[in-house]
Amino acid sequence: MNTATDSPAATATDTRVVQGACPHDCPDTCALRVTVEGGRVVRVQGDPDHPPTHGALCTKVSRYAERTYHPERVLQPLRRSGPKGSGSFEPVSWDMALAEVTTRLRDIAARDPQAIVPYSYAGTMGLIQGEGMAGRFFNRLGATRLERTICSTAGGEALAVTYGGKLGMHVEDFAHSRLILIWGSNSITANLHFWSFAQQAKRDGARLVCIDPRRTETADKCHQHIALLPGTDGALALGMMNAIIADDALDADYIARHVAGFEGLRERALAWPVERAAAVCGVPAETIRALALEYARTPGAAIRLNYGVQRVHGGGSAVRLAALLPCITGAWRHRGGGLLLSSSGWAKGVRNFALERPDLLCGRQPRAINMVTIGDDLLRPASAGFGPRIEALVVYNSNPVAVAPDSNRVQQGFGREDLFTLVLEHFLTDTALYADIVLPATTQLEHLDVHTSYGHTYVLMNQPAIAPLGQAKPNTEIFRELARRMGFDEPCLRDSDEALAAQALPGIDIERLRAHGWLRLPVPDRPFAEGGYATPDGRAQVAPQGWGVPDHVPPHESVQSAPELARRYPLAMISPPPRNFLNSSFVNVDSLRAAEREPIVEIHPDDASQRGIADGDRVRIINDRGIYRCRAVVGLRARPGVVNALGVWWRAWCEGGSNVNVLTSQRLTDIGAGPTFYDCLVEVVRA
Ligand SMILES: Nc1nc2c(c(=O)[nH]1)N[C@H]1C(S)=C(S)[C@@H](COP(=O)(O)OP(=O)(O)OC[C@H]3O[C@@H](n4cnc5c(=O)[nH]c(N)nc54)[C@H](O)[C@@H]3O)O[C@H]1N2
Ligand SMILES: Nc1nc2c(c(=O)[nH]1)N[C@H]1C(S)=C(S)[C@@H](COP(=O)(O)OP(=O)(O)OC[C@H]3O[C@@H](n4cnc5c(=O)[nH]c(N)nc54)[C@H](O)[C@@H]3O)O[C@H]1N2
Ligand SMILES: [Mo]
Repeated sequence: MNTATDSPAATATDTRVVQGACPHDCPDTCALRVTVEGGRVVRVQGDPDHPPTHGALCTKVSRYAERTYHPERVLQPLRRSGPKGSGSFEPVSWDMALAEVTTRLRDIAARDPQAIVPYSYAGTMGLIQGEGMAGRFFNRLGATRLERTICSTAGGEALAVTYGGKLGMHVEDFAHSRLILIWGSNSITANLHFWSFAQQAKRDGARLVCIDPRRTETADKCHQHIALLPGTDGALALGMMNAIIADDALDADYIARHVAGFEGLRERALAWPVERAAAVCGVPAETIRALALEYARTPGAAIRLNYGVQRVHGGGSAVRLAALLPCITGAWRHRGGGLLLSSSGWAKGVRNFALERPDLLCGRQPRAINMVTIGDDLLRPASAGFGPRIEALVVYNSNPVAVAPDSNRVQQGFGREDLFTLVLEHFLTDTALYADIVLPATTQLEHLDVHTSYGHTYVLMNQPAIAPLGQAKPNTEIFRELARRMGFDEPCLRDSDEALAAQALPGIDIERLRAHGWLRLPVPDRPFAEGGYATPDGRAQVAPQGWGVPDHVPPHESVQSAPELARRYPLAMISPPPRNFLNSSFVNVDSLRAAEREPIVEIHPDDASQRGIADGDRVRIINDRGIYRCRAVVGLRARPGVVNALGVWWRAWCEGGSNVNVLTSQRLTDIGAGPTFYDCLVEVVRA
């Protein structure tokens, strides 16, 4: 926290507390209380009254002022003055920067607007500073549409076909669970406010089971840890179903009334005796059987499924199977029973999904590009199947050079001298270093926004606490200004942020939201206790129309599914987030980077000794896509055969200027065309 303004000079009369919302890509979407003294933010705290936040923030966001007042914030427009990627920039006026952008985009759009590609994700989850005005601008332009798949589409689509939407338990209800399977989630790192409810349940006698290849800090605090191989969750769910059927622990009444297609699922599960599942998952058969029966027989059994399970080839099918477990055991009947992967679908009734105004396309249907394959797509020539070569990229709310897979390809693409790249950013990230023009964007402390959440059932408003620093402008303002200069005169391209806020949440009394800061959505208690899924027939779907019965889909890259490749690269690598970073955000905040120290890979003692690697050795992690250098941590956080390379570090902070994504591949998931970050074979060698 910046303490410079905690001086006696700031008088009590200057002090204000502003109601905010955390903008980050995290299920918790905390309500904030921001203390401003003498025009400067001195504290960012959790709102004690907002039930999920409960007055507590994670270490990252409690440092939000340090990030906002960071000496390296980009606070004026910059123009490239050296080769691409060199990081040489000269400051220019807003007028010059926008004039140059307008000239370049106009010129390209005159040939084909689809040669312009927006690239954005969830740097902010806000509905206004996210795609609010940006979406309108690109729709009006007729630019390529971006498939925003980099995180959750495999699981999201799987949930949607099974339940009819991204619907799940109230996070508060986990306090009443008797058994919680924390499945593919390092909750203490990635979902802290769920963890408080799980702790409450634990104090009341609930058992907590962590299902994760890595022994995480969350696994340390659960009663049991099941360290399966990455990408084998579908097999685990099927083995569990097999045991549940064999032991007649099904809820036949719930199935008869609320599950469509159960016979197909029974047949599938019968092909998966626990011994078969055990061999695929790399865990003892008895562990699977015991887990299954405890799960089926405990009233109030909950699953906190998270996106960690779906970053592999079979991620979508695994989520479909896991989502069916509480339906065949009737877990949904009980308070504290059911499943939560995402709860964002509960906002459907209040949120305007056409905020981005697809009507501005006026019937045009620009091509779509998957953000996961930006590496290949930037290097693709024009062709009949692909359309025009990408000539311009407009990046905001994302850091693709660091976060997208197969990043040597991504870097090569961004390095094209004939590509025009505009980046809206707070910092000179790995991506901004490749920009032709960088425009300074405001942070959450400096702009207005409204938020829904994917981990709780409230909507929130974020009031600006301070004026924009330096010459920074909100994303919305930048796109309004670009629209004006491009000569787009539709009135909706001039809407203010206040107007956008009201349009974003037509189902919400915006004045009440403004006055209160957050409001609870009207979500039913025990939502599926009596069925009522959002599917056409109201039942949970095993095999919805056009889909088969789900089965385990093996990883693209594993010892079992790709033995040839595994001879050269025998270790499976996962790269989940560390506690002090949020994707690639916060890597440049000194106190947080100091806490993470340096890029590391965790490796099991057996795998390390076979390779002559000792704890603390410098190592190279290699495969055909790249080389990542970091330090080995030898210990039991890694299971045999799997290494954990934590975090998406900025290339700028890593030896040799690479990060973990030089190793990951652009191959996609079975459902939802998502990324397969945790489906990646490597070898580790001593440096
Ligand atoms: N501190 C912090 N919090 C975050 C983030 C962050 O970067 N840092 N990121 C945010 C974002 S964008 C998201 S999407 C969520 C992500 O949060 P989660 O959905 O929880 O996903 P991950 O953190 O990717 O993975 C969670 C766990 O899954 C495990 N895992 C990896 N592969 C497998 C597998 O095949 N099967 C199983 N069962 N487990 C596996 C990993 O070891 C990890 O412990 O968290 C958000 N919160
Ligand atoms: N190997 C590996 N790779 C991964 C993952 C993994 O687990 N392993 N996780 C994946 C996941 S789950 C996700 S969601 C993606 C995330 O990828 P991204 O969405 O790209 O997330 P960040 O890396 O946090 O980058 C967000 C950027 O947006 C900027 N930003 C924030 N707010 C604003 C704003 O208001 N305006 C503007 N203009 N910019 C803003 C921040 O400064 C930051 O640089 O990464 C994925 N990549
Ligand atoms: Mo994510």
